[in-house]
Amino acid sequence: MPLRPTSKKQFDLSAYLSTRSRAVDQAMNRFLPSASTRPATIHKAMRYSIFAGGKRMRPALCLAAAEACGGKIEPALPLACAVECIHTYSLIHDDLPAMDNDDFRRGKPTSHKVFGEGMAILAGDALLTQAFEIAALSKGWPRYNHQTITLEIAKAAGSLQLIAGQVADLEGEGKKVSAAQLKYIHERKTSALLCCSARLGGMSANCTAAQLKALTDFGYNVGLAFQVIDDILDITQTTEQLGKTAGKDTAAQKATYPSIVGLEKSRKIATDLTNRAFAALKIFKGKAVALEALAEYLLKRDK
Ligand code: GRG
Repeated sequence: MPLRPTSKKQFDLSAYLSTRSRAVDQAMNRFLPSASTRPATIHKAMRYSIFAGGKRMRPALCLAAAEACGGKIEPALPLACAVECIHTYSLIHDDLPAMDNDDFRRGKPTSHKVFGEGMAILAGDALLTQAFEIAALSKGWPRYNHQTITLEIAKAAGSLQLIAGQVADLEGEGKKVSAAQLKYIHERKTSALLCCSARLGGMSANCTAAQLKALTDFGYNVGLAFQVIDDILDITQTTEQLGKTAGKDTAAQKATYPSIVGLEKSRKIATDLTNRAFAALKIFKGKAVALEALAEYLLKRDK
């Protein structure tokens, strides 16, 4: 079992997530061109996936990190929306016939099923670009100017991180993948953007170098735990529960923690990673209560 953070008991995560998700949705609605803006099809497609009902975990981490550093959510909102745009683009492209070829995402037909493959590719491209436009609208902070913020997002989304993870994932299909190679994939495909979300939240609160280091350690470990749990859920949950096709990893002969070390060991790995994430938060002296609750939720989630 994970170490129970002292401040956890009084914290209502469900209320926290619903207010923060509402704020993110309202901001996103302002940032994205309206569905009737010409060319309407692309804006409908962008909005379809953004408002399809994702868990909003990356924005929540961004906002909670800002709050842990003594900041407010408003300055963090553009950055929270930017990471969600990048995340959503990666899901749209990941679902394409040329990639995972998935029909369902977030409990709904995937973008290419509704809008066609060409439009889905463009919706992903447009969301990736939109992320940088939104981030450029943030005000910049004394310790973190626009260049730093832009680099942070570009590096997490680029060919050394998110894309690198996807490349290694594609190239590993049907092959024997070692635990070290799997960790390489998870670090890049999943952990990089979750870590970037937490770091951006800290930056929006003009955090200190020590706080940024703590958020980096926290995000890295939570990100790895997130993907181990995702691999477990792929084999233990149904398509209805997940809102996306279950059992895809096995069908695609993808290496996962359960396939390499088994279910029980995978659960232990996820718990250990979450404990490391909790330990990273000590520097916040009880002010990172939302981050603690999020890390625990991500470990115990069932979808
Ligand atoms: C550039 C052609 C091209 C493709 C890029 C980078 C990429 C495609 C795909 C990698 C993205 C990916 C599928 C990462 C796995 C991370 C993961 C477990 C995502 C699911 O996240 P949740 O559960 O999703 O937070 P919701 O729907 O709740 O937001």
